[in-house]
Order: sequence, then C-alpha cells, then structure tokens
Amino acid sequence: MGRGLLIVFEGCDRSGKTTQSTRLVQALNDAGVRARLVKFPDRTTAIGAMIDAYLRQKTQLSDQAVHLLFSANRWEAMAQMRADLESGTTLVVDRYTFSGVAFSAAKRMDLKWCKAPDVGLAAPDRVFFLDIHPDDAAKRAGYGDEIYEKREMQIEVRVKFFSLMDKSWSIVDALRDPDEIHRQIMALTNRALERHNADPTPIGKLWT
Ligand code: T5A
Ligand code: NA
Repeated sequence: MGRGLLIVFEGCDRSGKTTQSTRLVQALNDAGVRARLVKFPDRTTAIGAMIDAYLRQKTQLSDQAVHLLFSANRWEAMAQMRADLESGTTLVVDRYTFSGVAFSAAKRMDLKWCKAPDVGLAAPDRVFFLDIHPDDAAKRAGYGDEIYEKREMQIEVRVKFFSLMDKSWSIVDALRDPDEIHRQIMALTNRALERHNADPTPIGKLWT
C-alpha cells in the first residue's frame, strides 16, 4: 500500500475551507479511500489554547510570539501526520503553513523569517485555494468575531496567498454553490490520486 496524499485547503476567512475539507474527507471515505481531516490551528492542544485566546482577543501576544505558536502547533502534529501518510491515509488539512506565512506577512513581517520555523514540515501534494473577495466573505455567517477578520487585513492576506502559489495549487472560485465547488474539488482530488498511484513520489519537505 502506497502512502496517502497531503491535501491542503487555504483561503481567506469564511471562504468555505471547513465546509469543503469536511465534505472531501466524507466523500473519500465513502469511495473507500482512507482519509482523515486535520485542522490548523488545532485549538485543542495547550499551544492551541494560547492561539485561541489570542484570536478571540482574550490575551495579547507579540506578532513574533503568535507566529511561532502557530508553527509549533503544526510541528506538534507532524509525527502523527507523517505516520498516517506513510501508512496510506490521505490527510485533508484545513489551513497549513501558507496561512501561517500569509497572515504574518500581511502584518508586514519579513517573508523569509515567517517561513523559517516551518522549514521541514511535510509538503502538500495539492493545495486548493478557495478564492473569494473579502467583501463577499464578510457577508457570510460568523464573520468579524476574530482578530484578523477585518477588511484591510483580509485583502492583504489574499495578495500574500497569491504570491505563495506554485504549480501544486488550484484556484477554486469559492463564491459558487457548495455542491458545485465540492464536485470540482473531488475531480481534482481523483486526478491527483490517479497521478500519484501511477507515479508515486515520496513526501516532500517545506520550504526547500
Ligand atoms: N491563522 C491560521 C494564522 O494567522 N496563522 C496560521 O498559521 C493559521 C493556521 C483562525 C485564524 O487563524 C489565522 C487565520 C484565521 O484568521 P480558523 O480557525 O481556520 O483560523 O478560522 P475559522 O473561523 O474556523 O474558519 P474561517 O473563518 O477561515 O472559515 P472557513 O472554514 O473558510 O469557512 P466555513 O466553511 O466555516 O464557512 C463559513 C460560513 O460560510 C458558509 C458556511 O455555512 C458558514 O456559515 N459557506 C457558504 N456560503 C455560501 N456559499 C458557499 N459556497 C459557502 N461555503 C461555506
Ligand atoms: Na474554518
């Protein structure tokens, strides 16, 4: 049995990442593909609790400190993620290093500094970027409660995401009906699985 794929969802706040990543895992499992959902930040760990308090504006942290906590929150999950991938489970990840870099860089932090703590994390096989203009995202439920859910910030984050893209990314129009988005993502995922099965590659490493 070959390794699983690392599939990442990225996008601005309220773009539909949790909705679509959850649906993808369900659809893969229904089709007999072993898959598990991973979410960052993982607010259930001790590090995640610190991040959660910061995002909900219950505590203050320096930009550098919170950036490193987001990275540490990925590193604390990495051993299990690698073990799952190696044993054939596909991981569907709701936000990853690209959110880490894009949000911090949008605060005018140095890009190279922002990438450094994530060097060596498992590299994704595919990234689905759910693209929505922040003005459209702001109309969706729950928007505006957390620290980064502000128009200027989200517009800058979107620009940073675009600067991080390479050929492993697909830009998905996130303003459409959720079923339509899901069908597109399912087709792209099936193609990635077929390609990997035909020509398996080892897990890559970020940001090298
Ligand atoms: N962050 C994160 C960093 O700064 N550094 C990091 O390293 C990381 C990992 C919290 C914040 O942390 C920052 C980025 C964020 O600002 P989070 O916990 O992922 O990150 O944030 P959440 O609030 O959980 O998620 P988002 O706000 O990003 O929303 P999603 O997951 O993109 O959207 P979703 O699926 O929850 O949908 C939002 C609403 O829209 C509806 C849904 O029903 C829901 O009500 N919806 C649609 N409506 C119409 N059409 C569609 N196609 C729709 N799809 C969903
Ligand atoms: Na989410």
